[in-house]
Amino acid sequence: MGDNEKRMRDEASQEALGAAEARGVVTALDRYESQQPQCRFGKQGICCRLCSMGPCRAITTAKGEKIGVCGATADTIVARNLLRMIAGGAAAHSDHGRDVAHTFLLMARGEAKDYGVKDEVKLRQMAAEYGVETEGRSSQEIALSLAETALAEFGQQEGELKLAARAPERRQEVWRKLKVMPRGIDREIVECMHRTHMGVDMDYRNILRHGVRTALSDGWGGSMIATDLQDVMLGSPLPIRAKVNLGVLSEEKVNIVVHGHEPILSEMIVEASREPELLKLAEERGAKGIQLSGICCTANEVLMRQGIPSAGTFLQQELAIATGAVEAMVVDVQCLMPSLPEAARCFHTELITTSPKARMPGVRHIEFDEAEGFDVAREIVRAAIEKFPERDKETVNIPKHTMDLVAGFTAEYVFRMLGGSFRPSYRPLNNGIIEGRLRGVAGVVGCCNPNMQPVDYGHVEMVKELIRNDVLVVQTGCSAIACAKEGLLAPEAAFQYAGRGLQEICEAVGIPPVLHVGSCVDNSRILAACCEMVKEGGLGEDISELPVAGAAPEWMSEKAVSIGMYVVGSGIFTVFGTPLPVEGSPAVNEYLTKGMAAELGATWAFEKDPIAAAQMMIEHMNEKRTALNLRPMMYEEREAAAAT
Ligand code: SF4
Ligand code: MSK
Repeated sequence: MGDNEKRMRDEASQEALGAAEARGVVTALDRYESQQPQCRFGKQGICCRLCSMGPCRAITTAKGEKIGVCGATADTIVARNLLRMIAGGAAAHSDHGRDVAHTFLLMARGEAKDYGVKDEVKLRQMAAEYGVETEGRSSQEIALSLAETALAEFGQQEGELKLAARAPERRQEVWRKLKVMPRGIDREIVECMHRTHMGVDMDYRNILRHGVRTALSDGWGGSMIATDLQDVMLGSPLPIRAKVNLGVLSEEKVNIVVHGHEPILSEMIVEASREPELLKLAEERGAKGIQLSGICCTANEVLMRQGIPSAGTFLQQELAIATGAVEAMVVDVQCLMPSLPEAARCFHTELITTSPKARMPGVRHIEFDEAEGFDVAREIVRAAIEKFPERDKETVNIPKHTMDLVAGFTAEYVFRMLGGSFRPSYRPLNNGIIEGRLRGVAGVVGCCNPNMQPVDYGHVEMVKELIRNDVLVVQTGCSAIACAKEGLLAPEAAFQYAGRGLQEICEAVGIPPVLHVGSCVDNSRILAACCEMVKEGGLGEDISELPVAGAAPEWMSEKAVSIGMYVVGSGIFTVFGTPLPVEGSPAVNEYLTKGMAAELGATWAFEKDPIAAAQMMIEHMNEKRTALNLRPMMYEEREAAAAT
């Protein structure tokens, strides 16, 4: 295995990397190495190719400035590039939200017969927030009005996004004062593209403030709509036990791996994989059943609602294929490696694209159609089954590693669990913080990146350091999967890794010290939880007063940048592992890491060492605790007293 131990942290991936090498599968880690050294100008964000007078590089040196042909400075170029990243990330999340809202509309019209309203309570709550009349109306009628109102927010030109009203009044005032309250979702994204066209916005602060506005339209708009309508239509998650890592693939069953981000089709694939007729067909083809698993956030979606195991993170997608045991990898949108067809060609694996927005040359395409959701899913499952006889059993190499976890935590149902079923409220969570059992809450989210090796190290070490210091951790995306592989999302982790105060709370309520709250769009659940904490009282009037922090130790995608910006914009201090590509502009860097505090009550920070980053978050929580006049941490105080 040799060097693979230095490349990826978990043993399953180390073994699979070995198997991939043996079968000639080139992975992202190999290609990352072949890209070294990577472009310094790109890394610093100072390369501009917005018009054909360029490409230009703007460099700030001690001797002066090298500026673009048009006269653009490094500050302008760096800020424009960052804004375009935010636009890309916000567009991805929000287009996901739009598609969910569209399916919701078809469902309400009776044109998507396989979907229905599964969470009536949440439907009515959302209807109230959107000002939709519920009195005397059927859930179908309410759903129709809600779908139309939510869809209208994408093209809304003025006013404020409805769900932004969930934020504490103080936060809304901050946004209005700074003129960053999002007006409409598409509008903010389009404006990013306009402002960054050659010769438009040149003031880096003005550019980045629009970045905040656009990102807020993602977090409090597109992503929040996606999460909430998915919950209504597919059911709100509840705590559920499951397994994670490549070992969830089966040697004896047909393996279908769903990958990407959207759960609308994959929920149907779950149902189809349980259909007796298809199970019989699998048996006829020599398999002992159908094993469904997932990669990335489609995995998180079906894990949260159905307990379907996760085969792994973003950087395990090629490794899953390299086991030689995958009959079909079914992809929808986002975080799909363009290398997948090449990897699949080494085996019998059928790669199947399903979205008209995300096709791959030479790859089988079975297009998803909301009106025929279940039938499309059946066709996909059947295609996978038919591949089983082609599996070369001699060369199958599934690493035998899995880990147990509990997933399915949401802002509405599960933090309230802390209050028990008789008095469900956030009071016990707030009290835990006020009394000094819990230091605070951290959201640790985001991707895996070959530029942070061994991969997963950043997530795991950061989270261990946080829970050791009595910080309750909530997670989404690949970060959640990375920590689940380490066993941190199992209730037993509290006894092994958590500080005493956190341990007591976990024990009393029966929760792990690290809570899986879902996929990338479900970071909106973390915002919702922060709002509930403020509403519950005793921890200040605004999110920026809470002892909370955010982090993405191994981020890679534009979506992560949008998430980071809306988390900071919501008042939460946020640490990224590798820096944003802004180091070419000391002014932009300074604004993000210091200047934003005066405007938004929060800043960015960049720290590659996950333990140092966790300490920054802990320090931040301590400062917030002091500002709120909270008690010292209970056990630290007792230990200090005992020592004197
Ligand atoms: Fe160069 Fe200015 Fe054109 Fe950018 S917009 S490529 S800096 S000339
Ligand atoms: S899947 S965006 S690699 S978290 Fe949401 Fe993972 Fe990052 Fe994709």
